[in-house]
Amino acid sequence: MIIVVTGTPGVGKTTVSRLLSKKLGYEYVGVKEFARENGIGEMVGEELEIDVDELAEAMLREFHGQDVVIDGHLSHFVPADVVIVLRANPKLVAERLMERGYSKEKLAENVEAELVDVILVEALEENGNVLEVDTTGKTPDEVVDEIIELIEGGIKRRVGIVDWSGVYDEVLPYLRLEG
Ligand code: DAT
Repeated sequence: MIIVVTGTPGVGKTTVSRLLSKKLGYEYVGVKEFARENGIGEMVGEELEIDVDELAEAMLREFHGQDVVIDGHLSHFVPADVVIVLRANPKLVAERLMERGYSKEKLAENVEAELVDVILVEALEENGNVLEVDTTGKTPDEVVDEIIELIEGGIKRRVGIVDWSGVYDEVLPYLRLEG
């Protein structure tokens, strides 16, 4: 089974994906590393820009019929059996990305994306089997157990479980408000 774990940078994809792959006995694959190793994408400034169609094709060729957990904020473009969209309070996302030294612009872009469900909407456009999981206030272990329970329970779709409108005021300082 191909499980992809997507979400805004900072929500906990890598932590959860590694643990999930370990608990299930699946292979762990990071999108960025895979792209780099397979010559997919090109450097634009300091960032690797990945063509999602090329990524999807290459990943499917490599992993079709295998048991893998694919980690990355573009992973929902890969045809998968299950798409996990991790969510986290945008304030947590802001704190984590600040710690990572993100620029003000990148921080604002990602906090805003989490606030208004950008990845969830993209994932739903690509795949019907979307399971949304809130990581806020949970340990990675708890998140992974929740994911396994959903998958083993045969749940195909669970979305609309978070609403960040209540924290808008708190994250306002991180957002770009000019033009
Ligand atoms: P991403 O891959 O989405 O950028 P990460 O896994 O690299 O995220 O970083 C997430 C950080 O948050 C990491 O320091 C672990 C921490 N964390 C705390 N609670 C968590 C949880 N329930 N799930 C995932 N990560 C959590």
